[in-house]
Amino acid sequence: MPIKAFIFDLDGVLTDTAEYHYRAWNRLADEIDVPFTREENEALRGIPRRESLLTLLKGHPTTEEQLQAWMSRKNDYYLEFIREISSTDVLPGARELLEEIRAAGLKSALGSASKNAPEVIQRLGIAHLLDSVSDGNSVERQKPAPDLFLHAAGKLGVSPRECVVVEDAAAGVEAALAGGFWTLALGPVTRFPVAHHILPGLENIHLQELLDIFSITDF
Ligand code: B16
Ligand code: MG
Repeated sequence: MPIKAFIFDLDGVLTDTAEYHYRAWNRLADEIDVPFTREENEALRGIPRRESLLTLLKGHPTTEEQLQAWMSRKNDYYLEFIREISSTDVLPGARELLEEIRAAGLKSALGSASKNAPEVIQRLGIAHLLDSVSDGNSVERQKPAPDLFLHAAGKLGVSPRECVVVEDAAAGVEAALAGGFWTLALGPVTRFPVAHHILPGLENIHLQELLDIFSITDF
């Protein structure tokens, strides 16, 4: 089946907001006196806000009301940090690839766990290059469930086998595989137990190269 579309994760694929998530979680962790390291933040890659907070709390007893308040406080800090984002924060190669996909008549979608994704793509100046946006508000079950990517494929009107999901998180690759998508994982090979193809990032990666890779890769 020919590839008709690409679904891009946001954080870690099109831009690197992991640092801002880290700073926001770290500020909250300091305030509530819970130890939190950069290493622990790595494990939160692609993980939704609520699960991230529960991981950060490491079983620390709390109430639902308190969880909601802390999530909201972390998000306020995050929103403060992402005000600094501009078009120069698009990761190398990402804008060029989106433009090549558009020029070739293929489709691109966003598939991000972040509820702040629409604001981030506006600030990056790439919203017009995406044919649809699926984010943390689009589905109930988040990654590693396949729902978000299936939502994106549905909006584009393509089947999973016609789509490549581009992800930087193991949970995201797992979600894409569960949905029957082709997977392009970005990052160190040690991060991904399984994926169809792994690259360090999108810098100098062109559409034709990706189409060639997925035309000869066995599902
Ligand atoms: P928010 P992605 C994910 O985005 C981030 O990697 C993860 O660190 C974050 O907790 C999650 O979005 C939720 O973000 O708090 O903004 O709703 O990698 O799926 O684009
Ligand atoms: Mg990500």
